Amino acid sequence: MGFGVAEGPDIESDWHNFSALNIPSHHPARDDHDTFYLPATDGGRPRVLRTHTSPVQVRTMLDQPPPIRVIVPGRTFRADHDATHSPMFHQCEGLVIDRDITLGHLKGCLIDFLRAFFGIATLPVRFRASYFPFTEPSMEVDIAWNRRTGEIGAGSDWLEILGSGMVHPKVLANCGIDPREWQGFAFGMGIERITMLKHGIPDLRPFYESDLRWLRHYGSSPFAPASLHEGMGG
Ligand code: 2U9
Repeated sequence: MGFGVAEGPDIESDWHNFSALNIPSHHPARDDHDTFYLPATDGGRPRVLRTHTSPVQVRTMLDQPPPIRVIVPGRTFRADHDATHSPMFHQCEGLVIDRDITLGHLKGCLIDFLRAFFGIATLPVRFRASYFPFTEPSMEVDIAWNRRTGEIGAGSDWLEILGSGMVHPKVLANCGIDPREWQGFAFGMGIERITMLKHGIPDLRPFYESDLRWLRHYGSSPFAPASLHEGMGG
């Protein structure tokens, strides 16, 4: 689809991680992120372990003029630890900015991605209105599954798979882009979560234990041929 890949630092300023994304100081949305604050400050403002990869899109918009098409994979950190939450996990986000980008482009892009990723050409996808501070309107994206068997693509239940929306005009302005001239969409997903759903992996912890038997069972071989939806092997 023509996306470039962007990366950024794990340690971020409070401004790049929150304020630029329309999450002001002392806003309750910050509490949702279970942030790890670091003692070192950035001119009096705290530094944090990034709670999402979104600050990389902020840096991309500040660094280069639109049009922009980037995909942002990377480590993220939240103070949360149980069978389905790790204090370090990975997200993959995306950002598209151009003059005439619409919600229709967002829907087409994510429907194509989900059908390729799960390898199901007719996978039912549902867009449900939601709220994020950095997008307006915002949508959560669900795929069809059977809650009882765990089968994806069949059944009458819906499974939340990612979040998305049109980039909030305030976020564009914060990042030096004129919202009267440019607009675009963004999306985000948890990499371990969508991997667990695709392969039916019940527990998050083995992702970080380096057990060769587990890696060989679910992992990929660098010698395997690459495919559109499974990368190397799979
Ligand atoms: C900029 C503008 C908008 C990225 C987005 C989501 C919705 C989202 C979660 C999915 C599961 C994170 O891992 S998770 O908990 N993400 O729902 N992320 S829109 O929006 C952006 C990002 C950067 C500058």
